[in-house]
Amino acid sequence: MGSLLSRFTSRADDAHLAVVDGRGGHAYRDVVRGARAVASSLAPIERGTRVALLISPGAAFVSAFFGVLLAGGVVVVLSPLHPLPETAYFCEDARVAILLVDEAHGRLAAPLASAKVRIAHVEAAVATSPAPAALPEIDASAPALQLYTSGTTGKPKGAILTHGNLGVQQELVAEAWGFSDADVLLHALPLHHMHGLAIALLTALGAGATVRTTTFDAARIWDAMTDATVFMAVPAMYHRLFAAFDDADEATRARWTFGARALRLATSGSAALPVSLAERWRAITGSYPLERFGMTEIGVGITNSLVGERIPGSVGLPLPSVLARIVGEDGADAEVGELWIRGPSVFAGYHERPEETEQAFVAAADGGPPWFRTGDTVTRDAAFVSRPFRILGRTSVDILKSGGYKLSALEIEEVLREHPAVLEVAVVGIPDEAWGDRVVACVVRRPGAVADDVALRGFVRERLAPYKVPKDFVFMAELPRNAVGKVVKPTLARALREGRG
Ligand code: MCA
Ligand code: AMP
Repeated sequence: MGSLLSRFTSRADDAHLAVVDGRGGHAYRDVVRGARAVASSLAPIERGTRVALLISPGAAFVSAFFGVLLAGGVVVVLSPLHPLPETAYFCEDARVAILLVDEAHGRLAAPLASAKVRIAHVEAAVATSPAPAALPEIDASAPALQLYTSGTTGKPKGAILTHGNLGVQQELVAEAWGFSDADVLLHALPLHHMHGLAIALLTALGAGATVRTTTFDAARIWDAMTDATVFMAVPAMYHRLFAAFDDADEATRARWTFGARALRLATSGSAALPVSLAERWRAITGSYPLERFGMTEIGVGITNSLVGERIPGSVGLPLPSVLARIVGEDGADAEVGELWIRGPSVFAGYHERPEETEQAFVAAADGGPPWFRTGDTVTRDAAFVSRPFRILGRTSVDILKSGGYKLSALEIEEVLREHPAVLEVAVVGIPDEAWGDRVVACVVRRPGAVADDVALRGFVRERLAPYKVPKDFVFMAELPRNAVGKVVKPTLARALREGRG
């Protein structure tokens, strides 16, 4: 099993299109050359140096990503969606030494320059002449990527994926979903998360396919399907696509239907796909979306089959070489319980967080690699011979999924608690058709404090990405607590759902 990097660089003479972005088409040979140029411009860097990317989706991003790996660095992907304090936290936590930016993000990145962080420009790097260099020895266990993911402990933590993880993940997913160089992936997912970065972009590139990058706009996506073979999305995107479809005139709908029917594959992941959305897609295109289960820490773990029956509400079966167990509270195998995963795509641990890494893994009785605890409650559907997995929800009420983004209720609460008007706060998720979880902040104000939802929303927005800002603020006299004084979030969420908040 070769590394993803060697698969990519093996296309140094390939004239096939790797990326189509806002600037046009870019052949593999050009993006590989760009990657070599980026690597030369960064060199020499110490193995494992964290290099952050703040670059729009497109060919420059791809060259930067592989260029950092070629130079022996570890990629940390940042997003312009994050306000400065959050981006500064990621850079500080990861100990980023170099921040590679494109023209569009130069100004945004400027305040992050410091004695510790050097800013470099990807356009200049790509334009340099790459030094003739052999592919470095890549140790499969060496870190390649550090992605930030929200947890149950407040601030996001950096999940470290190795070269081995990325290589095996790419091969498994490409094989399972039948990727080839004849594919054109329509790509509108953000790149600072596993779905957009590895499951979508890297899977396609590792298979020699073409990736068309675009920002998510429902009408534009429908139109672009005509020129694609594969589309990957989160459920919130399907929701938006159908809203646009319903608003469109008959001729437009007919055109969009024609384009969507030409796709060979449409996938959904990152959050539960409501059966109503899946059925809607089937009604328009004739085929059921392929739903799969994934995580930053494992990539895709469980998937419906490309050719077999896709079972509504199920995520299918583990990929080859991925082992899955359902474990009850007593630690024994159970019908319903927490999903544990083991396999070569499971990440190496959280950056500089030994305790959280230890808590995430459980030693295997057979002495093999440890099991990773996903924090998802699952079961297997006995109504089908294959007994596909069903995701029932999260084991923690503090982990929410909004539009496919994992959010930590505790992180949002911590920020709100810094506001002088806030005495107590509890953040909960309410089921919502558009977002999955609709994030609601329940706030008890200090006596005499008058800050309203506009003030609190603005306060959070300055500190966290806009998708983490609660959709609603509910002001309460007190929060429901149990006998030991702990806020009972399920009670709170139920009251809000029933309109008693
Ligand atoms: C945007 N907003 C959101 C979200 N996205 N609020 C809550 N949750 C969200 N996900 C806010 C905006 O800040 C804005 O707020 C308002 O909603 C409308 O924004 P709009 O421009 O219409 O939204 P958008 O920019 O079009 O984004 C919608 C989106 C986006 C395209 C669905 O959320 C998205 O790209 N989601 C994908 C997330 C993802 O890739 N997750 C993968 C994690 P205001 O009006 O106040 O400014 S990886 C993973 O889960 C594993 C590995 C797996 O299995 O895949
Ligand atoms: P993240 O940490 O952003 O990678 O999100 C991973 C989480 O997304 C998983 O632990 C699940 O809770 C959720 N998830 C991913 N795919 C699905 C799916 N198909 N159905 C339900 N939840 C999903």
